[in-house]
Amino acid sequence: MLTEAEHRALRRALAIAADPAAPPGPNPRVGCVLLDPDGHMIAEGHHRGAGSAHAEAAALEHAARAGRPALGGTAVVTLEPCTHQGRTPPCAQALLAAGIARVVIARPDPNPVAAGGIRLLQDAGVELIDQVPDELAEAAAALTRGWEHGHAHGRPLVTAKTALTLDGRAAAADGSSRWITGPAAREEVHRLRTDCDTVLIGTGTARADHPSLTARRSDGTLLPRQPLRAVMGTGTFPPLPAVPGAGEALTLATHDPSAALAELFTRGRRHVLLEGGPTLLAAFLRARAVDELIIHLAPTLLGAGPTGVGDLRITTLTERLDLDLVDVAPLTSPDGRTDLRLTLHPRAA
Ligand code: AOF
Ligand code: ZN
Repeated sequence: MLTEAEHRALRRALAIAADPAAPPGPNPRVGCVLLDPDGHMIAEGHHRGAGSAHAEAAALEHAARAGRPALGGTAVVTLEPCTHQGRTPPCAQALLAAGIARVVIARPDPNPVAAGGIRLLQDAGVELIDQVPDELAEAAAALTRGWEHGHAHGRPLVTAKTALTLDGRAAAADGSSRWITGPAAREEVHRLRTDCDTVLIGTGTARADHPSLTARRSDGTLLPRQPLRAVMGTGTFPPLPAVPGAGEALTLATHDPSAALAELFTRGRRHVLLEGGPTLLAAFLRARAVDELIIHLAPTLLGAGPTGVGDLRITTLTERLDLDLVDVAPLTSPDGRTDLRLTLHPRAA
């Protein structure tokens, strides 16, 4: 059971771990808060990208600098402390050396190289809490989602997003597609862009839409965390608009989803938002390279025009691609207009 002070400390650790200023990369987002034996906060720290101090090390250093020893205290961490000498020294050992008596961990470490902190701390006689309330465990899982997917699958997590009419169209017969959905749905796209570390489109969409691919607030200003702006394909397209503060632009000269994702993974990217058109979406679905599909369904009909998903090369009903509906939510705009957000996961073959 978490004490009230630990509960608060874990919330704080989760909040600082999500620091938008921490650069994206191959390392997880981690936060740590140190409490004295009475539950008062001593210091906090979070990880700021590959090569920089781990959250625990940062917190211990802040405590030492403030002259507030952690002896007999509690470390509250969003991820299991590491046990390996990597780019930085092991954290479980550092917590032991500092005399930490109790450790609260929201999420186990799936990285075989670094894992083992829970066992090591337990064996050393530290009181260990590795079960936290669901809501906090889920927030910890959300922080490391792309990173964990990378460990399990060796490629970035792919969330594909598309906006459709009730009759499954992504554009009208003349090609016009702005805007099918209302302001609330569009605002959510920007939240998705800032949550992911990469936005990926095809050259066709780059030619047709001239998108800026930035993550913006509804007033047009940039959010603090901007995704890499990647365009894949071999066709020509005008350069993405040069917006001050926007993410780096990258061209991936391939039509192969696996090759594009491999390149992004090598560049330290762990969560891709696929915002391409029907052809690119179909290519990723065919390659089984979509992990999550988000459909913004507008209560409107077009009757003609391109469908939202291109050819999946399915010729008969038994070959269909089934998805599991995991969430349905209304997206209501200030003017009262409501679209539906469907979140789907492709069913394992
Ligand atoms: C982090 N930050 O705050 C914690 C991590 O690349 P290295 O050598 O720094 O090691 C990274 C691994 O350490 C990472 O994959 C994860 O398993 C573990 N914990 N990593 O980058 C942190 N606590
Ligand atoms: Zn560590």
